[in-house]
Formats: sequence, C-alpha cells, structure tokens
Amino acid sequence: MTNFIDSPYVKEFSKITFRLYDHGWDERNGGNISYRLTEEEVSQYDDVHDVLRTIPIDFDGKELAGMFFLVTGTGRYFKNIIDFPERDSGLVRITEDGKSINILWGFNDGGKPTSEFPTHLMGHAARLKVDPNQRVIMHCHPTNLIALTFTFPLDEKELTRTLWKMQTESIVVFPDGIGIIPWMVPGNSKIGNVTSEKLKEFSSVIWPHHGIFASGTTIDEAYGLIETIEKAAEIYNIIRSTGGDILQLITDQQLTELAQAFGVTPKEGYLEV
Ligand code: 2HA
Ligand code: ZN
Repeated sequence: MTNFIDSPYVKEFSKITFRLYDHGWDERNGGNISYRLTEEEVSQYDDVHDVLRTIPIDFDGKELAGMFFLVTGTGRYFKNIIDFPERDSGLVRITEDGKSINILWGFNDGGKPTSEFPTHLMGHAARLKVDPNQRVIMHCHPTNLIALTFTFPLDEKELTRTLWKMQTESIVVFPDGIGIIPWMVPGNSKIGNVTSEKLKEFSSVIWPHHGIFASGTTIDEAYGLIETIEKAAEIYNIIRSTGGDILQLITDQQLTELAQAFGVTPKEGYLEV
C-alpha cells in the first residue's frame, strides 16, 4: 500500500508550513497554502481514490473542475501541520460542476479547507492564465511587510520601486512588482475577487495591515518570493528606525542594468530609464 502521507508532496508541504511558522509569519492559525497537484502525481497513491466528503464552495470553480489541491485546514496552526498532516491539511478535487470540492484525503477529524480557499482558487485561476505551470498560492503574515503598510503610502509603483532598491536581489526575484489591495475583511469571495484581479498582473499581492498572497510554480518559488519581499521590507524598516540619512541608493539605471544582466523584464513604466 502506498500512502499519500508518505508522498514527497505532503512532506514538502508540512516542512514549508513549519518553516513559515518558524519565521514568525504564521502565529496561531494565521496563514494558508494551496498546492495544485496533477492527476498523475496523485493517482499513484492507494488512499486518495474515494470521496470522503463533499463540501460546497463559495465560488464558481468550473474552470478548475477536476483539479487537485493539497490545502491547509481552516483554524489549523502552521506549527502543528508537520506533526498532524492528515488532520490539519487535506487533498481535495474540484467537482465537475465547479460548485463543490471532494475531500479525498486528510481533514480526518471533520475539518475543511482554509477560510481563504475561495481566494486561493480564484488566485490559481488567475495565475494559470499567466503561466500554465502555476501551482502554489501561499498566504502568510510577514512582520516587516505588515509594519511597512502603516508607514508607507499604499501605492504599488512607489512600494515596488522602494523594495527593488532595498537590495540588489529584489528586482531579479519580483520584476513584475507587487500589487496592493485596499484593507478588506478577509475570508470571503469579495476579497478573493479583488485579490485575483491583482494576481492577473502581479505574482504577489499585499493585504495592508494583514499580510501577503504570493503565487508560484513551486512551493520554493512562492516561499522564496515572500522571503525576498519580507527581507526588503526589513531592510527598509531598519533604515527608517536607525534614523540616519540615506547617503546612497541603487539607481534606476543600476536596476535596468540588473534586469538586463539577469534577463528579467521590470514592470512597464516603473523605472525612469
Ligand atoms: O487562515 O490568515 O487570512 C487565517 C488567515 C486568514
Ligand atoms: Zn491571514
């Protein structure tokens, strides 16, 4: 018998949730992740073929019909998933009519996917149009980034440009910039709609005073994107809190040179050269 709990997917998923917790970005039940798996990847396991339960979703998921997602559970603590993956996460498939999910594995104490699952599904649908290899939506509460949303204007161009200039690595990792939505109540399809509109344009979106939604083709890519943005925000906050004058900066010309050297295309209109 080949069990899904022993799969590399569950192992990677559990490990990354613990690392996010360890960073201090997923206190209590903060944060949620969904990881799209293919039928080929899933079908080799013996214990994922029966529908355990069917739950309606607050979103028309027709364009995702038949897709499989490994997803964190609502109310579950990221610090615990590594010890209880079969309780605190689950594998679901979107039903053919797009109105429900079938639970195939996990959530074994009666749990269900994160309250942000509509936002995740809308986010996957948006990113799949940008890149058919899209697989991961990751939401967490990075401390420095949240802090920055109190002191910095909530302007996508200004924020992106500033974080690009905080470290040489930034523009290489997020050349497409960072989207921002207004503050909204989380956990419903309204914030899901607004966030997924932004995800058509940006690979990550800030929720002011709350956290970030990031996407990627792999767990590492989404995680690395958040790490890099949070690092830039941390440097910004350190510079501000030390109160010293800024004597030199990475210039727009230097950012252009970086983009050329690393073969990335900076968001149109965000650089002056
Ligand atoms: O899952 O982070 O945004 C808990 C949250 C809600
Ligand atoms: Zn949150």
